[in-house]
Amino acid sequence: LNADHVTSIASLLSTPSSSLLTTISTSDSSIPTADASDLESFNTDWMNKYKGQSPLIVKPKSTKEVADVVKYCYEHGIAVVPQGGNTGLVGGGVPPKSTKEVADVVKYCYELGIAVVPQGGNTGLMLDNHVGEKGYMMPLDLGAKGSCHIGGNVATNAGGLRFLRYGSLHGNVLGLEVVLPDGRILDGLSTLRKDNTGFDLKQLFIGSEGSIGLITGVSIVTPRRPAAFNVSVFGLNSFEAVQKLFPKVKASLGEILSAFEFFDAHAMSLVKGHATAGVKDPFEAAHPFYVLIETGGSNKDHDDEKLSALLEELIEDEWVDDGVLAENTTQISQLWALRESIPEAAGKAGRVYKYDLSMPVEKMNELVEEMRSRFESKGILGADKMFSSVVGYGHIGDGNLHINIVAKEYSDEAEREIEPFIYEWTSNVNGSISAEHGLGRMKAEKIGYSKSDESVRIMQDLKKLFDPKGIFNPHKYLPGA
Ligand code: FAD
Ligand code: 2HG
Ligand code: ZN
Repeated sequence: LNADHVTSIASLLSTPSSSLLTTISTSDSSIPTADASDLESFNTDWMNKYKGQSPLIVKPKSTKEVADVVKYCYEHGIAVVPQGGNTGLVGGGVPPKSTKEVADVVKYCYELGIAVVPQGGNTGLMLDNHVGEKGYMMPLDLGAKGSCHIGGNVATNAGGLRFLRYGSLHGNVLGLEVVLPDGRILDGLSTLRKDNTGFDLKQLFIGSEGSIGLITGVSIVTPRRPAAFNVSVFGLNSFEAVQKLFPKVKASLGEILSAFEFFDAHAMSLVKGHATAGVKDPFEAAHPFYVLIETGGSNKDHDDEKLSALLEELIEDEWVDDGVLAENTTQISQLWALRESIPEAAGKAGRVYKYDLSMPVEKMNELVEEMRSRFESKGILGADKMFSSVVGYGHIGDGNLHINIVAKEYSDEAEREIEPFIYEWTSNVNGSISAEHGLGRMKAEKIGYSKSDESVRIMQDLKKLFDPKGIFNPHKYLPGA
């Protein structure tokens, strides 16, 4: 371990055993509409890849206002594009390219979380801070937590950095309030942990990306916040070493392991070259791969003891080439920043084609390398070429790989160099073409790489059942939508 980076250990919160049930709902007020200068940002996604043409933004502040607006839209055949923090990475939250097919487009940027955030804030970070004061935490944590909304998180079934420990929103969400496309309100803000009465309708809306309803309230399990966090980053010389390390760490740390993330040397270069100030490489030498692990437990001495024994063994028995351990909250944030700032760094380096894939862990780096050698053999990878870099990173502990391909510009020609190759490759290893970001506009027509025709037909039937006029999020999520 590099002693230069060892200082003290963050002490935060408590036992992971009990949970607080948090009910989030909306407040009442008038419906202000945005002025024209607001339109541009609502019509552009986070990557600057998708543009919309919505002429109107509506910001209702209560479920009743949402329902009134949606009912009006339903009666007049007006399309509705729900929008939360607009941090989605598949173009789901921007309106369609053209409004030819529909009379008008209405989008929502509204407030959630009143019950837990009296000021009406509703981003993941604000909710986390709020429940944090009571010793609890939000079960999901994303790099976009400062901007994304809880409604958007549920609508996309976002995964994120704590998934390994706390699992999917399909398990953590206990109830939803949803405004259906015809303006009816589905009032399901239950706080019951167990309820086997009939179909579990809320599950249909988790991950439905605004295609069948607008989520206005969320009831969610918030676990106890651990009393102590530790973060360590390792340098490794091969992807096989990364692969072998995961079961080893899991077996040694057991229930206190809360994240196991990896990134490759290309991602580290991007971060060093383009991320926000303050992000720096803690290692003296470069390594082909890096792994970040986080632990969170109820007893600091117990966690420190467990982790120290493991780190010693990992270095001595050459499981890893080098490692650093954060010893205070500042260092914990600095180490997390190496991993969390990769999307932002890629965005500063150029236009980014993002692929969010599930597949067997042993296949992940094979695909990243195949993409690189494919571009190299065509002479299109390098400074001032069509693509400047291909980086691999992600949530190894969840079998979720992110490939970011940095291009000079978005173009059909560049896209053809990547797709459908990358989807076919993923499908051939029985993977998923969307592990956690969803389908949106980007992959509405690609679902067949991961789902059977019969499954897609049933999904289309469900869409028709909830939204017979097809006014919610047209041209997204499902083929022919
Ligand atoms: P938006 O982008 O506004 O909308 C996303 C989709 O949900 C759209 O289809 C929209 O129509 C729909 N929608 C939004 N609000 C509602 C609502 N209330 N009711 C119904 N439909 C709605 N994602 C992950 O899964 N894991 C990560 O680790 C992760 N990290 C990220 C890091 C960065 C830096 C960025 C920019 C994004 C990241 N994302 C991640 C993607 C994104 O943050 C998530 O998908 C997030 O859940 C989107 O929330 P949002 O409020 O911004 O939704
Ligand atoms: C992450 O894990 C996010 O950092 C974003 O899911 C991934 O930008 C991406 O491709
Ligand atoms: Zn991710």
